[in-house]
Parts: sequence; structure tokens; C-alpha cells
Amino acid sequence: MSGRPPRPRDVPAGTDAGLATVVRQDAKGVVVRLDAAPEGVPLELWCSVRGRVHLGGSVSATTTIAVGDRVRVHRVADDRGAVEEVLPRRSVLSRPEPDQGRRRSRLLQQVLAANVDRVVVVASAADPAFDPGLVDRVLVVAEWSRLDALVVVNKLDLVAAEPPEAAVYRRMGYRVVGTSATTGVGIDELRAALIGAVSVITGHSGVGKSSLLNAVEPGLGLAVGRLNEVTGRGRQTTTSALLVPLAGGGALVDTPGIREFGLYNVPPREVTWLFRDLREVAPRCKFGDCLHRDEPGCAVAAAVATGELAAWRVDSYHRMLATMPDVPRWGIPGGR
Ligand SMILES: Nc1nc2c(ncn2[C@@H]2O[C@H](COP(=O)(O)OP(=O)(O)OP(=O)(O)O)[C@@H](O)[C@H]2O)c(=O)[nH]1
Ligand SMILES: [Mg+2]
Ligand SMILES: [Zn+2]
Repeated sequence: MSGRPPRPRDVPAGTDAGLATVVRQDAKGVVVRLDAAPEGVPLELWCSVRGRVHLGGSVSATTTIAVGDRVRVHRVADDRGAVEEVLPRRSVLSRPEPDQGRRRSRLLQQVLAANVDRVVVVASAADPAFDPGLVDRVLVVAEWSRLDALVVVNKLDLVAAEPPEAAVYRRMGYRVVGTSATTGVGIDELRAALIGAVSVITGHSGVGKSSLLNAVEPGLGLAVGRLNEVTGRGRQTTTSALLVPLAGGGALVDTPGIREFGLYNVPPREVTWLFRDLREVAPRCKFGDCLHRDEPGCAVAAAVATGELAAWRVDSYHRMLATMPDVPRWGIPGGR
């Protein structure tokens, strides 16, 4: 028979190896850990993944695979397999796929981790400088994804006092843990907060995510990088997402440092309601569809003037809105 060679997913892929969890992901493929394997057969298989895979439980959807996914795999060799299907997810942490230079009519979802309970956003108090903007974005995504959120302020050994923004997060009801992976401050508290659930760790490169995980779980031996002396940023030491079980129960997902964290599929009008502090004030705005830009009777602007709302939080909100597609043009709401 001639013709095109069969596509990978059409190849009869050997024996059904059962269910597995994706524990590592990089550009070429994933490593899965099987729930069970016969005596002497490796539990971990490398699976190449090209393009998108069928998402179980839905008729037509396909998806990119992520660490934490539960998958059904076939074994094609002792140490190699093929992902047949991604099982339905109980949660995802996702962002728009980074721009690949092509114009897109719609955003594609990049799943950073699947089946997680909590997002841990790590920021450093210094080196690189504390960036509340990224923390705010991750918190908004956590609210939207209905994931628990924890803020970690690392490198406290480099500063005299924790950044004042930490108190603002606590006032909104977020848990903030101050740490130093170098001196060990806060590590016991962080470990206690992480045990028993699946947490995905995110934050800029160089803030100390891998260093913290190594401190929380001795023996992990994750690679840790030096900062770039010119830019003061991290060097993208962690290059693939990795799921590690915690000795005390639960698991952690370490992820490569991120520059930006966009919002996937969040309608602009919803953004206010994902800011815990803005949503307390916004019902007092004159217009129900107020976007808090320069509308008359805006309670958010008034609350910044009186100090009820932190100006940097409202800045974060405005920056987030500015990067979103489909934001209504600047103008008076209600008026056309
Ligand atoms: N002074 C100080 N340095 C730290 C602390 N935690 C980490 N570092 C240093 O910060 C640098 C970056 O640490 P990493 O753990 O590789 O940071 P990361 O967030 O995993 O970075 P990526 O993998 O690139 O995203 C290393 O030189 C660490 O030794 C800390 O609490 N205090
Ligand atoms: Mg790292
Ligand atoms: Zn308003």
C-alpha cells in the first residue's frame, strides 16, 4: 500500500498501559508516571506529543497537555509511550499562548498546570525588585479559575522590612508568607501551608521558586540559577514544568519563570469582580457597567482619593484592562 505515512495517533500504539499522571513537560514531549506497571517495567514513560490531544468527556475539544494532567497511555517501547487521551480536568491554571508572531483571530489557551488546588505566586522583596503587578495578575487568574491562592515574598534577608504591599494583600484576605530560602525564615510555615494539596508555583525568573521548593522538600535537588548581573533578572534556569510529590502529602509543580501573565477568556467587564478590593467599592459607582477610567461618579476613583483603595492596585487593574482584547472604547458608560 502506498500513500502518506499514518499520523502518529493512527499508529497502533502497542499495549494499553493504563492511566498515568504527567509529571514533566518540555517543548518536545512529556514524561508520565503510570499508576501501576508489571514487576520490572519502568513506571515512567517518555511520550512525544505533537499538537493537540483529545480532551476526554467532551465530544470535540482538543487541548495541549500540561503537568498534572491525568492521561491514558499506550506503551510503544519499554521506556516510550503515546498519550491517547487527556481525562477531564478538575481545574486548570492557564494563560493565553505567548505570541508566536502570527496574527490570531482568537487567543489559544496554554495550560500551565492541570488538576491543581492552589496557585502559589512567588515574588522577591529585592533582586529582582518586588513586582506587585505580576502578583495582582496571578491573583486575578486564581479568582477566575476558582483556585486557592498563596502569596510568597521571598529574599526577606535582602531587605530591612517586608514590602508594604504585603499588608494590603493580607487585608484582602490573602495569605502571605514571608520567606528566605537562604536563611530558612518562613520555610516551616510555607511547608505547612503546602502539605496535603497540589500547588503550582509561579513567578518571575530568579525570584527563588526552585530554591524555595528545595528548602521545603530537602533532597529534591532542583537546579537553581544565578541572576544576570546586567539585567538583575533570572536566567530562566527552570526550563520545563515538573511535578514532585511532597513527603507530607500533596504535590508541587515547579514552573519556568514567566515574564507576563495574560488573562485567558476573561471578559473585560468581569475584571473588576476579580479584584477583591475593587469589588467591595465598585457597586457604589454611578454606572453599573463602569470600567473605572474617567467615568463620572466612579466610586473606585473616589476611594483612591480617600486612601480606601491602594492606588497601585487600581493601576494594576488599568494595565490589565489595557492589554485585553475587546475592551470597550474609552467613554461614558451607558452613553453611545
Ligand atoms: N539572597 C537570597 N537569594 C536567594 C533566595 N532564594 C533564592 N535566591 C537566589 O536567587 C537566584 C535564583 O534562584 P532560583 O531558585 O533559580 O529562582 P527561580 O525563581 O527558580 O528562577 P527560574 O527557574 O529562572 O524561573 C539564585 O542565585 C538563588 O540562590 C533568598 O531567599 N535570598
Ligand atoms: Mg526555577
Ligand atoms: Zn467606577
